[in-house]
Amino acid sequence: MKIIIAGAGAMGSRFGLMLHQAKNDVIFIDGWQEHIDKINRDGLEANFNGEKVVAKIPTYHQEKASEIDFAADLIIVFTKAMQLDHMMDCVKTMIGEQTKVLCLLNGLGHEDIIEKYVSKDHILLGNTMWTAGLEGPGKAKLFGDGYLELQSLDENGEATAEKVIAVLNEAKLNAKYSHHILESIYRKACVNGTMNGLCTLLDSNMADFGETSAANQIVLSIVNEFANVAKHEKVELDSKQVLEQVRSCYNRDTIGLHHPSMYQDLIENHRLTEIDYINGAIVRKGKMYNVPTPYCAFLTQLIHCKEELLDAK
Ligand code: NAD
Ligand code: AOT
Repeated sequence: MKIIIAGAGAMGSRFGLMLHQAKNDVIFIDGWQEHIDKINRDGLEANFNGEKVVAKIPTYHQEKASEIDFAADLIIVFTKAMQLDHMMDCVKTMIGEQTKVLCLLNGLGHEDIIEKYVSKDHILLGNTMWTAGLEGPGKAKLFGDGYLELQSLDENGEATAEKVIAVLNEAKLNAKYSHHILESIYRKACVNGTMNGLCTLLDSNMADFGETSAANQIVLSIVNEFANVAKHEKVELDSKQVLEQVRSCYNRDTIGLHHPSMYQDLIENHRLTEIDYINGAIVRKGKMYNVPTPYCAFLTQLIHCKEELLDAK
């Protein structure tokens, strides 16, 4: 399959590399010049579960996307949420009749942005539990296992989506079709809406946060705000199940000792965060549906304060 990874950061590198290893024709489109130059010069280098892997994947600057001759069957967008609109604008001329656009970003409401550029029958919306990191330009750190779920936004789109799922599974990405993708997206947003902002502000890993005396009450209050908003979008979140998913992040033997990606972005690298697309999205939706969201509002404001204090870009 001819595949464009639009946004070749940590996650884009993982998906691009695994799809390239499975003999698909993969190209990267990205906006970070140093990263692009390094990959084109030396290949994408990855620490892939402890093994050094180098892959030659052609990489182009997003501002030159309209000049690329590549009839993609699939575009996987993997920008940060606040970069998605501009990336879609850059790649819109590469979307042909046959092209599907798959979005696996964390956060809520990305379909509204993608639908500005392409109709529902081209869009696959999903959610992933894979993880990835970047150690520097052209250098990815890819550990562990994961899976992903996706759904076509077109009610007759399941059969075509299955073709994409087959390609993802040949690359061992563990994909499956979901008939309730919004529910999965909300569940993952609850994990990010608690762990990411709280660990970032408290300067803690997930396990240490989970052992604080107020952790349960704070997490429950935030999850309830997500659940109350979700109801207005016909999504019934099972709070108990969601709390279990959040608490599984406290496990020191699995991911508990890690800092969430928001911590890495803001505290370690002074980069802007996705807070407006996670807790901030709940605040906006809460206003629309008349649902109070004080915890999400406070968390969003505090993260923005921290972004300003650190002069995040
Ligand atoms: P990322 O920050 O690694 O990459 C996103 C974009 O930012 C890419 O275009 C990349 O080139 C650019 N970028 C990265 N570091 C940069 C730097 N130092 N200077 C300039 N540009 C830089 O993002 P990601 O972690 O791949 O996440 C993509 C999406 O997937 C997000 O919505 C994220 O929440 C979600 N997600 C991430 C993970 C994870 O483990 N990383 C897991 C699940 C979902
Ligand atoms: C995560 N972490 O999504 C991934 O740090 O942004 C993040 C993130 C998979 C399972 C649990 C947490």
